Amino acid sequence: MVKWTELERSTVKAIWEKVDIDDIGPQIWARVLIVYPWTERYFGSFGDLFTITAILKNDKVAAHGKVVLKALDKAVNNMDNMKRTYADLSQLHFQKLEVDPDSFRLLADCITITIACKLKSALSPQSQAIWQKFLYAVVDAMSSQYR
Ligand code: HNI
Repeated sequence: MVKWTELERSTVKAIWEKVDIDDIGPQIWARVLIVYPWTERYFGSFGDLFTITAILKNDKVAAHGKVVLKALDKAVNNMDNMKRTYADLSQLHFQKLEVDPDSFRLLADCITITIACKLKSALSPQSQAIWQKFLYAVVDAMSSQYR
């Protein structure tokens, strides 16, 4: 299990409190699809994802970004229990959605970059290090049911 210091816990919470899910969620998911275009293969039901403009205007992309970020809230509130918290979601992504677990890390990087663009000075090198430790624990938990 990942161990967290009080500074790490308070830093993760402080960053998360500044995140506006409705604003940043859609931007993060659009960034994933634009930067890593092969991830589009999981979203056949989302309609037109053929151009950057289409991705940025796609309501399903925006809605999905919000769903995923809302799920991240569970990790912030269960830092000592992430694997159990994400067991069902991990199972869903492995068995039903067949998502390549490498894409969890790609998503994590898009989350950090989008937050850095938005919050600027709130992400000092020290807080970025803590935030990335947090996200990689999420990636680990989301990968935990893959076998
Ligand atoms: Ni993910 C659905 C959470 C990463 C592809 N995903 C969900 C749902 C949640 C969720 C919550 C809704 C489940 C439900 O309806 O029961 N996804 C998360 C989290 C992460 C993540 C917490 C990582 C931190 N998902 C990814 C990645 C991909 C992905 C990296 C692919 C690139 N997810 C999907 C797909 C669906 C999905 C595909 C189904 C979408 C739909 O609406 O059909």
